Amino acid sequence: MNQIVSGWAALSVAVAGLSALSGAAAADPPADRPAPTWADEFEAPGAPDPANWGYETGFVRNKEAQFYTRDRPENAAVAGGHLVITAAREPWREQGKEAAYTSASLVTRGRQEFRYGRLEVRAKLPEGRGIWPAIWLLGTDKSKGWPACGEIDLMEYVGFDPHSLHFNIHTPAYNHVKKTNKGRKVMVQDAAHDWHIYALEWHPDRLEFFLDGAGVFTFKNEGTGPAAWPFDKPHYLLLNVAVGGGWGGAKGIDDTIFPQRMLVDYVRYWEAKE
Ligand SMILES: [Ca+2]
Repeated sequence: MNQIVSGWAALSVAVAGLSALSGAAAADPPADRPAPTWADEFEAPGAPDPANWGYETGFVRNKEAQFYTRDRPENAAVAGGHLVITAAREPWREQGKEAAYTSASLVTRGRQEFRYGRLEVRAKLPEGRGIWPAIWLLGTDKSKGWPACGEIDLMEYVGFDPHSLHFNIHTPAYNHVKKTNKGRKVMVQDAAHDWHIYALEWHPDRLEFFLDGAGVFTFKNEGTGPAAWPFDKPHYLLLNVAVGGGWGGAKGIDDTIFPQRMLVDYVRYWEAKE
């Protein structure tokens, strides 16, 4: 399916139409669907599986306000069949640094790489002004820095703009610093209230983004080389909930919203040898 959806009304119809199917199908893929190449269903309560997930720690990027902690259930745990990433308002002091918020950023770096195929994440987002959850990929080769490594934003959400979901890519030719980034903002009334399925179909000649089965954005390989298309290299997955920062904090942080949680039901990946 690769339907073009434009505007709130069209998407609401598309999503409503699919939700009747996805309620049961989300957790149970059709029998004729092959088993994923790699998946984490988050079924075992406790710490996230260290075979699948590592952590970014400290202040990492974008002048965000949260301190990312490691191996701390208050910020990252598996419970009720979900990965739960919690952003909390609490004083934190570590590595000689101080923060007013803690959260977690889980990464598959060094554990699982992605290149070509289908990646699917079912998640329920946190909400409120100042929150900035993301489901995204970065190229594993950081030797030339960002954005040469490539960035694929399967989902970004900023709490001050509560009815929008953002799908973007960043490359040396197309990135937000140069204001040339390519992407799509989709209006969804229930963006943070309901479960949604975010999927990426990754081919050598295009990236296709899907929201609850509806195509929302396609980025094509222009064939001009790595400045426009660094997406022939492996990437790793990041799941994080940021607080504040250049975008998430553009309208300040509402301290009454905490704690806020992103729930991830599963991550499934069907690798394609293309
Ligand atoms: Ca699950």
